[in-house]
Amino acid sequence: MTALSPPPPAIARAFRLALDAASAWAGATAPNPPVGCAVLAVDGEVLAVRAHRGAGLPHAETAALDACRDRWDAVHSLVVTLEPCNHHGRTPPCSEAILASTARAVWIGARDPNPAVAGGGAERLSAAGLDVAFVEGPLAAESARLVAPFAMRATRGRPWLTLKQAFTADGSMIPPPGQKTFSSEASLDLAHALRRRADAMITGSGTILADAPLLTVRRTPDPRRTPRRLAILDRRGRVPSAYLAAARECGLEPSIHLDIPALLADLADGGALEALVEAGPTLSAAFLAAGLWDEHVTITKVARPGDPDTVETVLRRPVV
Ligand code: AOF
Ligand code: ZN
Repeated sequence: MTALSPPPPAIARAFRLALDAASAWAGATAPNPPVGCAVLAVDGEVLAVRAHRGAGLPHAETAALDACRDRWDAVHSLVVTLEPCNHHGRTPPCSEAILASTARAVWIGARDPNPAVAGGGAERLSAAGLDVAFVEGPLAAESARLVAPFAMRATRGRPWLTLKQAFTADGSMIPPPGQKTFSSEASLDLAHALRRRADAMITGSGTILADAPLLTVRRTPDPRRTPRRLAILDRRGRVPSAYLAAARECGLEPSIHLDIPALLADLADGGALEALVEAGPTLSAAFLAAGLWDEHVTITKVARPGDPDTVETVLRRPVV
């Protein structure tokens, strides 16, 4: 980077803002990935932070630059969680928007796994004389995690699978009689945040017959503009039509499937980037045994009443 650049702590702070902005829209952007961008002045002042809010809407870089129109000459650097695009898709290339600004430097969190984009944006910008750097370490890992569901769908033809399981202190997934859940308020908040960032919910007929869960996002703001899919594995046609009607009433789009591969292919075809498996012990075990999971979140009640649940998140393989 040139001597005249925002200082490294300012870049790290801007990355935090860009990552948080992108995360706030995860679950709303499919089939596009969530992306965040911050624009900085040369002294590190943050001029604007924006996220991509959905397919067909402006990309993060274009939106962030647009928000700087009244400080146009102060624009010096961009921090963006995903490599800027260099192609005409539903929107014009971000590389052109950056080149039309006074920006001199671009820090990038992750390469774009889209073959139509990969490498093109970074190369175009550096060929035009801008300083372009890919960050490393935790910021790169967080950026890669944001785009991992998009990459999973593009390369494997299935959504990223987050498998959530809640256990009682004695290792059971079944709530005590008369209770629908046994998790703490904080764990329920987490469960709804996991739903919010997913494009689809996956469950089994057994779970629906046992306690007809709503599987909607309720405890956190949900910016999604289209119905979230609810894919149900139901080999024997046991799910009552009244449940499906109630799910539709709640803004979900339910579908019935006979096997897991067909279910996953159908979700990916429909544009789903990430799916949350919220199922009972048998179906959860089937996903785990088949290696069909990318992130495993376990919430375990501890024996001492009042103590916080233990939450563990395991990634199946590193994202960078
Ligand atoms: C960016 N910034 O904020 C996003 C990017 O059809 P389009 O024009 O929306 O292009 C979609 C592709 O652009 C998408 O597949 C992905 O490769 C990239 N997404 N790129 O520079 C953004 N959302
Ligand atoms: Zn773009």
